[in-house]
Amino acid sequence: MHHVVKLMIDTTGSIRVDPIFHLIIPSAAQPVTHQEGLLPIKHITMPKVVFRYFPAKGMGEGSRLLLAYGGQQFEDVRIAPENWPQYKSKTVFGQMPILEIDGKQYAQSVAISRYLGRKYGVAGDNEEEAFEIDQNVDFLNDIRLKAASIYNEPDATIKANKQADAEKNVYPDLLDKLNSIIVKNKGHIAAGKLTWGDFLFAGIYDFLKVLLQKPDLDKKYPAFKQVVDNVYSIPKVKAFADAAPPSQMGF
Ligand SMILES: N[C@@H](CCC(=O)N[C@@H](CS)C(=O)NCC(=O)O)C(=O)O
Repeated sequence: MHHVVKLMIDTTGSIRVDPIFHLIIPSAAQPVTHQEGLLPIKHITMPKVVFRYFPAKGMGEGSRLLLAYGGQQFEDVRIAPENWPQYKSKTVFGQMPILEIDGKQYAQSVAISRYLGRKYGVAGDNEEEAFEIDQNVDFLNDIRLKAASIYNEPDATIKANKQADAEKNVYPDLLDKLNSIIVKNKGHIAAGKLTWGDFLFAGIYDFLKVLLQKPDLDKKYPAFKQVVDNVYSIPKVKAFADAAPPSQMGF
């Protein structure tokens, strides 16, 4: 009789529960022990990993890049807007992105990125670093939400006035702060090194420029582009991005 468990062997040789790996143990009677570095494993079955988002980078690209970085094979499903209503009611919050692992849904772009970051060892080395990533990603989201509130203003005159006001009184302070954070962290979002925050930023950067209505953001803040380039130049990430279909939404 086969006993199917979800386990992985970590770098120290310990067995840990992990939804990414399924190990099929030949017999329930055989104990799962770690003997001389060998496990009684006959077959390893891979879980089914699906990532669903619109055919854009938007709020989904960061997680796609993290999956690629983690070497995780996944189905990269890009749902055309006209097909979205059929799927919407099946999602946790009626929104995408949605990561699905063996049928279980994982929602919320930041939570997904943090989860994948922990899985792939880019979530900070201690509580302090983990906090710093969360803090700076939350700040990035404050900027995104402020920009979205102006970008989505339906009245063109009000929108133009709000944009002019933000350009003068809001964006310089927020963007200067973000820039100092990145410069201080040597081209990263937090902790002075590569973390899931960098992937999230790299993925959302084009979308952020659209929302801010600042296509030339890199000119004033070259450090922003440095974060993006650092992530996209990681070989596994580059291979994924080079093979991925172009965004159909321009960001
Ligand atoms: N807080 C959510 C927001 C997700 C979100 O706004 N998703 C948008 C696309 S970027 C969406 O699914 N829109 C379609 C809809 O709401 O029907 C997250 O970060 O994942």
